[in-house]
Amino acid sequence: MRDFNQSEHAHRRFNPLTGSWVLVSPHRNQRPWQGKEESPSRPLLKSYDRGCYLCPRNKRIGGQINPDYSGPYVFQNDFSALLPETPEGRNEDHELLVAESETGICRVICFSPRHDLTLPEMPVTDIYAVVDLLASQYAELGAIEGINHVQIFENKGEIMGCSNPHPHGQIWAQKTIPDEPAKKSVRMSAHWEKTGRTLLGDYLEVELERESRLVCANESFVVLVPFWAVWPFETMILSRRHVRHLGDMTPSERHDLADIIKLLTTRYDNLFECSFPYSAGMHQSPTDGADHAEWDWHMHFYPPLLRSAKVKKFMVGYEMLATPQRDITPEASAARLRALSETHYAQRA
Ligand code: H2U
Repeated sequence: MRDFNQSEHAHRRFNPLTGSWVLVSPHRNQRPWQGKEESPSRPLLKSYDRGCYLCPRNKRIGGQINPDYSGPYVFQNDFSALLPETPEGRNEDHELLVAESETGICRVICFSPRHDLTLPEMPVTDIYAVVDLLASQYAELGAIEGINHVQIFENKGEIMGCSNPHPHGQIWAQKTIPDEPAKKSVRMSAHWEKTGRTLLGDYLEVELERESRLVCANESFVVLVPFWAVWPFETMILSRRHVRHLGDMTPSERHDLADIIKLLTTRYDNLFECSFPYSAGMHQSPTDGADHAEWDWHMHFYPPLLRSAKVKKFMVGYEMLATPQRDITPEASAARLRALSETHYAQRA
């Protein structure tokens, strides 16, 4: 029997942030593909689209008119999944049938008035304006009585269910702490109590030492493919300094965050020379009034593409019924992302 080698042999990896496992099968990399191919996504867009409900001066579906905005712009989601006025209540007519009312506020953020510019194509100063606005949104929404969690995210690309190519993200603020951050809170608190240090601070230290999963970095942030990544080219942005949320970052750190977002998303677009789809989002400390020294701000990117602009990974079968599984190792993905240019392919020509 040969020795176990994690770049060759099937194994499972533990995610200390959520307590879940991922199955890694590197030997399956040569699997032939005769399944569905997505169409490559780089739509040719105009800088202003008369029919777009997110462009400046245009009418939204509900009839409201967008102002002639010139930087990032936030508005109340016209089809909010959470509403502030929902009556309080809990139905538990059987212990297996529990329903609780939930309240919150949903907003949409247009990253720029330009219909045709995604984050990697925007200048860093304009991304900085987005980061600043997100910081003030987190502070404003988090300060509202009864808002204990603020989720910032972006769905990019049709295959991620994004409804409009105009670059935009969403903010959902609510009373309860949703499942993913709630799992992390438990594990971060346990690590803090045991060691007096933060879980992600300790994790970043190990990854900086090992180097094999690092993608790129600047003075304040590091991008890496997590040891326990599920999606083929999943990454995380971690802060070198302990910050619990965007409000803890200095102006220069927010500038560095804008810079690292541009560097990472440019590499993503360069990987298959397409407008790279993903769901991305920040996890920050809950806004429930506690100090949350155990929390580290961090940002996830979950892109669905696997081996080309046309082949997507499906989370089906075993993933739905058992546990997530991947073929390419996180180390191999990191090496591919690391080797890419930081100049956007559309600008190279
Ligand atoms: P996605 O493309 O990520 O689905 O986000 C678009 C959001 O914009 C979606 O939540 C909202 C939708 O409810 N929206 C408005 O608030 N007003 C509109 O006129 C169209 C879409």
